[in-house]
Amino acid sequence: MTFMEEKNTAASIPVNAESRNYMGLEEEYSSLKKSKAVIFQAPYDRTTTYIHGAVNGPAAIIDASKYMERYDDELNQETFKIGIHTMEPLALQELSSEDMVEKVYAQALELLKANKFPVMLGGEHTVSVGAVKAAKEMFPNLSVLQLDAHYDLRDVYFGSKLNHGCVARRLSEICPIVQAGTRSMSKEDKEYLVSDTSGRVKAISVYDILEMPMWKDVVTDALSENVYITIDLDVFDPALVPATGTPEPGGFGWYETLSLLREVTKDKKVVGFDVVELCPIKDNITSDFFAAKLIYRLLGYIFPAKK
Ligand SMILES: [Mn+2]
Repeated sequence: MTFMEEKNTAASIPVNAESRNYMGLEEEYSSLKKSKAVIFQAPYDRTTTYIHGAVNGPAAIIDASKYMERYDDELNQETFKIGIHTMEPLALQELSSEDMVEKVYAQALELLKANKFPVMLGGEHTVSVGAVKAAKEMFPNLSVLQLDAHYDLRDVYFGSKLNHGCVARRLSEICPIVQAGTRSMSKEDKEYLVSDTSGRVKAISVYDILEMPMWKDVVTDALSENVYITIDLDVFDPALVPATGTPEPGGFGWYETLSLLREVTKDKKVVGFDVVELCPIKDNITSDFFAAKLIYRLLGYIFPAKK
């Protein structure tokens, strides 16, 4: 018996390690019909450039999530009672980037039309293009909050417009985007930001943040009424989340990120989110657990228990 199993045996709800559901939730809290939130898995990593393995990200998050406490001690609520359904992973890995985006789009649109709140687990960052396209169709006044170490504003990378290094450029063609936490830039990213007059990309880098005490307000105020949040886990300090394909020194901490997400969810209508680029490290579950808990906390902010 591992430490975590032992710990959870002592808790009120035993760990259901065999379950394929987020948190191992029982039918009562995870049937599609009763669930407000739906987790869908987008395992795909055809275009990653450095460390491969993001295709294993969704399953690692699901596995880690079963060991979380179900009571949220920041929010003093049992968020799982909103119902969290987990779908089978989409079969994406053999597809071209274009076909993958279409499949993700169709899945996200189906959920939004059914009035479900979509939570997508990646996978490399390009999966977000399909989900944002679907969100934009349902919520015209949409903007994207992108938490990321990278600007990802290249028009083409390694011959593809749907490379992970182009994801923000593609998202900005769908709706305005606000980037925060960026700290790794290509010359092409810089040239695009300087020359772009469309106002569709607002970038708030870590260097901006270091000099701007009110940066969370600046980020929030830059967003439109409806917001889709895409979280590339490499936005975090790699000391906290080492398991990403392209770790960058520096980055966000846990509490400041929660405080930003709290502010955004309070002021805006969040219509969906994703957590991408988890590239699991064997025998180190730190990042997997981090991602699982981040998702749970963010769902708690979006669905506060009625007081
Ligand atoms: Mn990134």
